[in-house]
Amino acid sequence: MTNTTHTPRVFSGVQPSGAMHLGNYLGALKKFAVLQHKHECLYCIVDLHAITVWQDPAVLKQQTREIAAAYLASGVDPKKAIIYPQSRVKAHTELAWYFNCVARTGWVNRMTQFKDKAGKNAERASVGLYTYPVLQAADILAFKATHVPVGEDQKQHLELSRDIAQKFNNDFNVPDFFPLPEALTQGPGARVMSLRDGTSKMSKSDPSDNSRINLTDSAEMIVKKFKKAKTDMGVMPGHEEDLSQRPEVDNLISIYSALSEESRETVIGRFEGKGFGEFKPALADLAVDKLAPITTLMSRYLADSEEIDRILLAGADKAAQIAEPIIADVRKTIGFLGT
Ligand code: AQP
Repeated sequence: MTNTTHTPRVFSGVQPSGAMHLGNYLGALKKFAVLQHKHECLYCIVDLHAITVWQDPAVLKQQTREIAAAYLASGVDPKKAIIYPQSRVKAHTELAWYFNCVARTGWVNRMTQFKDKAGKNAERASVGLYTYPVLQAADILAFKATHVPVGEDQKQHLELSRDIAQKFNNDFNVPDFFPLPEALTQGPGARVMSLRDGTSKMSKSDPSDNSRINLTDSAEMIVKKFKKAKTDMGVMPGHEEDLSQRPEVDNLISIYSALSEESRETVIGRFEGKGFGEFKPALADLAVDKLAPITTLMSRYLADSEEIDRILLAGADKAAQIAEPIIADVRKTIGFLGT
């Protein structure tokens, strides 16, 4: 981590919008447990983001608990890191409004994730989906977080958070009030692609369940999905350069490398010239090996939903205590009566 004038603080979040998948795990979760040993960390379950698209009220609560269980099963320790649901801490929405007034519409118009998610029907998308990256800036800056472990898909949103922080500091002449948060996206798992299409990212909302490995998939299911994963007529490559036109194979090598924590070069060297009939089962075995303990732990945590709720509500109290003085300073800086 690079030095800033602010004490390092880590913030990240995952939406309770469906089953967690391998991309969420490698892009974000896997880093969470590591970072908690080095820095103060807040890991939020961003339910306010989830409702930017329709969520069935009957399942939202359960999905929130599932994300919490995934955090815990991936090694996040609530004694070390704060885990909580976003909707329980009012600072997120309050600061989001102030930031709505700081951010420029031109900046938000450039966000590619909105274009991807809204598709051709942008006029019918919720206003929340449009201003989602502004809320994300508020999530991070309500805690003056300096570092944000995320997948590469979130890089553009992090840039926007920096722009908003900088403009607030300039507009109100409070240099360094907000840090300019940095995305932590390093590593081969930063951009896990769909198993059906190597050019689009693995995503919870992809209608094809075969496109992703869910953290709740059984070993048999994982083996089946990798067996079905799209590849091509060739064999495993011998060099990085051979992968430029082979996005699906490139993706499977990245997944192997991220799971085994070996370099891509090592993985390519080991499988050079082998057929997919050999590589895919090796990859599936590795994935089962790494994910099965997480899946087992997740169901153990989920069996005691009262304990999960207790951890989340206690986490929300701690998060609110950190954010409240920061928001009080923001109100004063803006010039509201009574501050
Ligand atoms: N395919 C991915 N590869 C690497 N990292 C990924 N992340 C998501 N997909 C990949 C990272 O996971 C964290 C949580 O993401 P999220 O659930 O908050 O939202 P998302 O990025 O919109 O994830 P999905 O799966 O695509 O959800 P839907 O389909 O609901 O929109 C983030 O750090 C993200 O970068």
